[in-house]
Amino acid sequence: MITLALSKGRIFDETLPMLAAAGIEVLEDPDKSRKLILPTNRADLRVVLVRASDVPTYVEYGGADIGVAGKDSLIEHGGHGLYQPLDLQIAKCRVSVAVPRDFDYAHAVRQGARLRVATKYTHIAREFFARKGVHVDLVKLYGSMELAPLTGMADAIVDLVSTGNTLRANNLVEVEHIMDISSQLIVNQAALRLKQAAMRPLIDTFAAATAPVA
Ligand code: PRT
Ligand code: MG
Repeated sequence: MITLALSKGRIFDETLPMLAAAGIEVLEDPDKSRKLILPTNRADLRVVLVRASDVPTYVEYGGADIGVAGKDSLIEHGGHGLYQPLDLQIAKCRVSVAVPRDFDYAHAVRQGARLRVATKYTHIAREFFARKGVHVDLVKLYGSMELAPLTGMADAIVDLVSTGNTLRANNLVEVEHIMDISSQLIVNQAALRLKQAAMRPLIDTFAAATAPVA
């Protein structure tokens, strides 16, 4: 049995077609079922649903053999014990610094001001501002980062952006593009060795679904 860890939402939705291309179907709809373990049409493959930020942990500790995780989650996790064979080019977005429309970020940086930055991505943020030589106090949040500057709790946020609609709706503007994000296939290193015969074809399935169409 191979266990594949996915998170509900965009990662599940964008992984399904890659599995379907190899004739693999998940037999239950996570939006309709409350089950956390979903069978597939392959007797030797099941899907477990976990929080996006927990996918690397499940694969690291063998709760799942293989998983799909955003680079953001992987960087925050650290990536230890994980083999990362493939960039799946799905669930793309970027990590950015955003501030209220009326905050002069460039000026604050030039002045050497100490910035209070709210984020779920403390590793990415710490590394970015350290490289830039900007002093920051990081405030760790688990969601709705956009609210922090609007309530005066922070000067800036570091968050994921795709269309930019969420920032616009909250009067925030992007002032730094930190990095591009997509989802990676991640594999438990021991599972790869012990379950070679079943794991290799599954990894190849993802590789085939990722390969650019000529
Ligand atoms: O929700 P939970 O706390 O469990 O975790 P999560 O929010 O990380 O999970 P989920 O399912 O929302 O996202 C899973 C993965 O999808 C992330 O780890 C990213 O790698 C990737 N991804 C791609 C995104 C986005 N695009 C994205 N736009 N994850 C989140 N967003 C959010 C963003 O945080 C912001 O709140 O969408 C909002 C911005 O979207 P736009 O289109 O308005 O710019
Ligand atoms: Mg989310």
